[in-house]
Amino acid sequence: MTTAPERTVDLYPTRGATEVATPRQDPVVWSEPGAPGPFSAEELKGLERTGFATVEQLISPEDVTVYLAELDRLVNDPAVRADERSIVEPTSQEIRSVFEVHKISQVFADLVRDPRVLDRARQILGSDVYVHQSRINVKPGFGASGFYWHSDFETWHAEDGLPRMRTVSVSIALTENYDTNGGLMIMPGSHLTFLGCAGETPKDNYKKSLQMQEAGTPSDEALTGFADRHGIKLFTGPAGSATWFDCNCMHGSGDNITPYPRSNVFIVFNSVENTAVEPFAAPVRRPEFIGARDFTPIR
Ligand code: 6CS
Ligand code: FE
Repeated sequence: MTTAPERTVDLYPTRGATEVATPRQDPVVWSEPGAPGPFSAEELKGLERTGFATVEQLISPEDVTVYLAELDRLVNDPAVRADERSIVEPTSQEIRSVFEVHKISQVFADLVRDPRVLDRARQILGSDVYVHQSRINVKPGFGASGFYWHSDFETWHAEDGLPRMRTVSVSIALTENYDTNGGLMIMPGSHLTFLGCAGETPKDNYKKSLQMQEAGTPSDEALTGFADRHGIKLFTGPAGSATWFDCNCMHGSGDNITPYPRSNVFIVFNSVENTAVEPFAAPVRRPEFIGARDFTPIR
């Protein structure tokens, strides 16, 4: 007799008929207090409270030139541009994002294994980790569009099947992130509330959502409540600076109409104790270049 696949309990229902806010049911920092790693106890406390931790110079100016040259090489490679991993800006048709850079570029493959990065991810998630998603967001000047307010976990739960909030992103600036060229904005503390969004996930949603997200975006009322309660912090910093942020932070970024690109590399680490199951609120899985299904720990 074949047994039905074990159905994972859905702690974070979303994309139903109505929008509903519920308290987070997971820790933010999963390692034991005092666990070894590059973050101090103070920094981890700050991450637990606000949902983010900044590192002034995670990579050196010399490193930045290497990564920026690699970004330029990828963006100017016709084969990369033609690849489904590349998402273009809706208006200018310039490259907006390239996904799975840790698989198509040795330079970025090395970055995800760099102890300055990997040891921090392991310290936050308290386990071995694998890359759920990596991408470069180019955000060129003269009109690159931003990313509307959302929780990454809401999408990664609904569409990629991540069961728990045991996932962390690091955004590393490869160009100066000014207060004018479309920097990352986070609502501090918003990660402690899960906002289940209203509205079903359309089939092949990713083909649109990576340019302009609709399914999984909060209502104006919910966003107003979050912003009134938590405020909004804009992250600026020189190339090489980094922002670690919890998967459930309410975040977004504005358009970039300045001449100065805001190019960042994003790596999403997931715990090997939280591997993807079936999507919780989508008809089909997204492609593996967006939501990995290779759970081999990064060593
Ligand atoms: O859907 C996703 O996985 C992507 N979308 C956004 C707006 N942020 C996270 C991720 O890159
Ligand atoms: Fe996001």
